[in-house]
Amino acid sequence: MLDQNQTLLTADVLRDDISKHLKLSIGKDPEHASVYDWRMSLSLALRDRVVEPWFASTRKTYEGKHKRVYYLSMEFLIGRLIEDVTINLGVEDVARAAMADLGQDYETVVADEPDAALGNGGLGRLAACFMDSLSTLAIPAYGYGIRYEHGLFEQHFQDGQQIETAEGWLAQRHVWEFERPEASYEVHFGGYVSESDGKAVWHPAETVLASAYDTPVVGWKGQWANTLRLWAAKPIKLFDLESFNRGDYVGANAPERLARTISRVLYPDDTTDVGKELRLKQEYFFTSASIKDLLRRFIAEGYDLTELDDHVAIQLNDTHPAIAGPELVRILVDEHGIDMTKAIQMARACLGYTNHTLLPEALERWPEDLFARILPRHHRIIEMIQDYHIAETGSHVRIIDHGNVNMGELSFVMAHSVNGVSALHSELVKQTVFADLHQAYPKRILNQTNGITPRRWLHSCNPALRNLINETIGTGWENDLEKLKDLEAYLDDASFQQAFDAAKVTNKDRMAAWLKKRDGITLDPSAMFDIQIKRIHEYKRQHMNILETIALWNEIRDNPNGNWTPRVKVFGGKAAPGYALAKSIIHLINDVAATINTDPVTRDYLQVVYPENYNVSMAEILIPASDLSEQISTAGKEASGTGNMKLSLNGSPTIGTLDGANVEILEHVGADNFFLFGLTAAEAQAKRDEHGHARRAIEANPRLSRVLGQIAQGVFSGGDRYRYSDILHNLWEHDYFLVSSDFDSYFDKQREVDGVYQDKARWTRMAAANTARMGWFSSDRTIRGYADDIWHAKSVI
Ligand code: 26Q
Repeated sequence: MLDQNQTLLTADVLRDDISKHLKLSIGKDPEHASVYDWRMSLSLALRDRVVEPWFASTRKTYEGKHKRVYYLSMEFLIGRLIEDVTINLGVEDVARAAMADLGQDYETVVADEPDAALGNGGLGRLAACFMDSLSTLAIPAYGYGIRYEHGLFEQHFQDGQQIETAEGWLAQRHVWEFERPEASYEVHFGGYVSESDGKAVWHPAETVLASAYDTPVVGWKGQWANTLRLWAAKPIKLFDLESFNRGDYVGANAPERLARTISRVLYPDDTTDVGKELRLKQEYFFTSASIKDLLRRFIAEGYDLTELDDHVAIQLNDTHPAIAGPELVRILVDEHGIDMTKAIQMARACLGYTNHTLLPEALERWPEDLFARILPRHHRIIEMIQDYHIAETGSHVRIIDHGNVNMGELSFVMAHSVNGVSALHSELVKQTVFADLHQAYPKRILNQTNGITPRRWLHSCNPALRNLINETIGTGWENDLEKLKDLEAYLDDASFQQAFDAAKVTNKDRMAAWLKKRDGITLDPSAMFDIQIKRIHEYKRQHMNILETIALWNEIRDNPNGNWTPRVKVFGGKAAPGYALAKSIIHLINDVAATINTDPVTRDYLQVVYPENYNVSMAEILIPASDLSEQISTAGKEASGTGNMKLSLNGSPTIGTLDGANVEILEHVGADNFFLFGLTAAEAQAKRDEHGHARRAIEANPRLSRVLGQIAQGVFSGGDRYRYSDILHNLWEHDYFLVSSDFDSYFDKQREVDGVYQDKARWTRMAAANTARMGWFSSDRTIRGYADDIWHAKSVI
């Protein structure tokens, strides 16, 4: 990259910067520096290079009076940052050389960085990819979220069962952020509302301070940098001296305790854990601070509030920040004297809402009494929003209904635009969850199919494939991913195929070495790596995958001399701590692994591995090494998926259902390069309505009956017949997610996969066709869609 003085950053310059930081910022002598000290010094030296483009971007936005996008999200699953920065600044080789000069191994130092795991899964990772694309596209933007002290829990296995321990990324110094004590806002809770001269006055009972921490997010080639602003909760007074002087030592700490709990820990559930007071406080805490912050910036620039939507676009990442609507209305009405109706219209003109789920249990609803107790003024405002909506449309849909405040309905009514995250999902949003509201506001629902950043999810995580692409079609695809289409011309080229295959082998070797070192597990890199990585959920059907594994194990044992295709089945993912059935599925996978991995008859053909604590950094190793991508959710249940995109882009064809973005992946890569199976969303719904479908599907299926029988006999649980009664009972009696109905179709498709995999040239062509045709799934394309259709925001360069 070019320096401040437009000079190229060389390894010598960076090396001297690192040495300077080691000495002056970290206070260490190179003789005694640890990997941690080197990592801090490298990070600081890199951070120095981000600050200038960051200032320049802020200046440009201000001077050009550009519209800003505010992306409000409870989660930002960003992972490690060193590589992100070196890749975007184009100084990866320089950094490696500088570290080598200092006698340090770059990879070791990079790997020492803890993941910033401030998210559960897809939704949080999407927010991180969006931040990367917003900067790459030079769209002025802020990400707003919570600076959790503890990110997503760490997962361990004890006797095959998930154990959770607290994650502590902030225990070490986090050098990427800048503390902004001057940017802090009071956030209030509880109390009551009084009325005087027709004006409502909120008298809160509790107050905490939201204090900002900024991380610059630099885009491709360092051309632009936006800000990720995370809020930490602090007490308004550190210590209650009065209580202390009275001898009440515990009471003296009370203000501190309340405040610190709010930003203490990320809720580890990726469906709703409804009704938790602290969760509501977290949501209001970060949303209120964000709205206050963006209004302060807007007013400081001298604009009039009537032009708010010309300068401000606010996007709600699911309903978690849904209180943004009422909060904005509250400030406009109570603090700026704007008329309620006008305020609702003004807020709506700024707000967009993205829906990420159709699962009824994942739609946020708050008990009205709890809501009114924590946010009494907002409760009243929501009633007025509801009145406004009913008067406006004549709709019978209520926001407050049956004693619940429905955050989905609130978000829908308060946003000028509502979007789903894949074509199928957006259609289902219209037909199911928001069918009535769609009638009332027929133009409001749009689609913006998700995407992934090619910088992290190809360039950075897959150097072998990146280099091959560069040698074959040149660079430039990193911020124009459709350029991968140029690979099309090489798909039948034998030497390209060979090189593509070699890159895959390199990545499989890398993963095998990583697993060996980490867990002492040996993998056979010549076997097919069949990978399912995602949160554990019944609808994602990891249990269908493990049942199919058992069925395959049976068939190999029945016919040990058959022409079997060696496979390693890899699982990765965490279960919500309170989700008992998901935890049983984990236990079953580990039990099955323990049984079949030691079977001498099948050992050469089948292995199951489940490395614990799947996270972003693990994904960066597994995804490039994958041969087969498992995207097997019950049709109609996965909103989009984004792992499906990462795997396909990295040359791993999909075995999957017509669900979420799989539908669009299939359209792009072509049916010949995708292993499709299973019921469609419409067929699945019809099947569910058939009385007794579960039992009938099992009884008609000897292969599956045998597998379920083995589990029931304790074959995988040391004779314990009851260990998996929850899973078995569920499959026999309910099977809402239609594992049994899709089982044969899945099993048969897996055998087709086996056959194709034995034809090396054909398989490699398929894998490469996936890479060549996935360009559309760049999050740059997604962000352009939001910018054009929803935010009406422009790229500044
Ligand atoms: C809500 C209330 C209380 C506690 C937790 C939550 C909560 C937290 C996280 C609810 C949902 C989530 C996360 C949902 C999520 O990750 N959804 C995924 O979003 C991806 C990005 O759009 C999609 O690709 C996936 O299909 C979708 O499952």
